[in-house]
Amino acid sequence: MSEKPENPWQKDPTPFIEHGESLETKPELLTDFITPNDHFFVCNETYTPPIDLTGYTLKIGGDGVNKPIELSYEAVLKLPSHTVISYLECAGNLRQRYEDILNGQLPEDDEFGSLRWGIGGVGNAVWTGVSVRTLLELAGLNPDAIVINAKGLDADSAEGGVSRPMPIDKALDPDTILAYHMNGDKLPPDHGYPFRLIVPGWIGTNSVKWVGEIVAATEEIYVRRNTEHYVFIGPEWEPDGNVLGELITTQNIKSTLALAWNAELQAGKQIIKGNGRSPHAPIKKVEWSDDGGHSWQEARLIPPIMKYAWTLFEFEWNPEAGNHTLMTRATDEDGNTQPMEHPFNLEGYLFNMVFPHPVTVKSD
Ligand SMILES: Nc1nc2c(c(=O)[nH]1)N[C@H]1C(S)=C(S)[C@@H](COP(=O)(O)O)O[C@H]1N2
Ligand SMILES: [Mo]
Repeated sequence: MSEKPENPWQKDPTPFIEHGESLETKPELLTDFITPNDHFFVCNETYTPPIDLTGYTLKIGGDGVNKPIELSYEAVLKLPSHTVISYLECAGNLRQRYEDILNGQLPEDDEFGSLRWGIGGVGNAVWTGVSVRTLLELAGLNPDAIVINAKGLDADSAEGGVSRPMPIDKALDPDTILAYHMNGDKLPPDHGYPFRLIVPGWIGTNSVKWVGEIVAATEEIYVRRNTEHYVFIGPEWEPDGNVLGELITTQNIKSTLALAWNAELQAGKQIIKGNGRSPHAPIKKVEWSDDGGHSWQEARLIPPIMKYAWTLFEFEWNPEAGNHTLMTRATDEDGNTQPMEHPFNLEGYLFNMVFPHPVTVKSD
């Protein structure tokens, strides 16, 4: 269906920090509630396949459905649509911040764990598509189905298409969609054209791009992304059957500043912006500190404040010239808050502890 392109992504890389096959958004650009498509980060295992619709059909099959079906692109667009506003974040986002603190403990040559995201492996978008539930019901979902697996058409990945299974409960949540629009536009190639999963609240890897097939099954499905990768591996976690540690499903609560790492600012009063995000519940507050966490003040939250989307915050800061650090700490309506430490895991996933963001302030 596709030939290997020259570049791993198709978009203009100017707004990004390049990491091999993937693109991290420059954090100073993440000031808006909705991240524009051309500023949205890209996490690719291999490269963005140039897919055209000639010969394309979406297949729904497996022993978890009673009447396997194939649908054209147009047929999927005619089904009842469902829209979610959700942030999407790589489980490895902030890995470089984690490594800063661990100081040399994360492997440099791990196939997945070596991608050193700063703070911009995240974005927030409006996604429209069809609830996966609608598709499974059309194919006669078997009540014994326990898992689904969507397969990507990135044929050169190690398994001939990236996939990451998901338990049937999450697949049947109406907010789990097969998306075809991103912020009102046709899904861009780098973000999964023609169809991708969006699994709100779950780590980015479940939001499989370039979906060619959805399989429902009555027995567990094991692939690399639910056995050796996207798993907490380390002294705190026991291997469990095929899984090398504890499977990671949902994201965790975080907050980051819309500032470059080592940003240069002018002395004097100014507004500092950022966002807080939690997969569990709407954000309740974001606090900030410029004295290493001795004292905290509350930032202003900027509506909308809703589950699955990130929440923008801002605060006024009046620094003097010199080197400073800013810390932020988000808390959600369920009482989850960012911890002050993060237990070691080999591939450096889900780093969410409060950390210092360095800035240099110049005098006028
Ligand atoms: N088919 C396919 N789907 C994929 C990936 C991939 O490499 N191939 N990367 C996953 C990972 S690890 C993440 S974090 C998200 C990133 O989505 P984005 O590139 O649209 O930001 O896509 C997921 N879906
Ligand atoms: Mo990712």
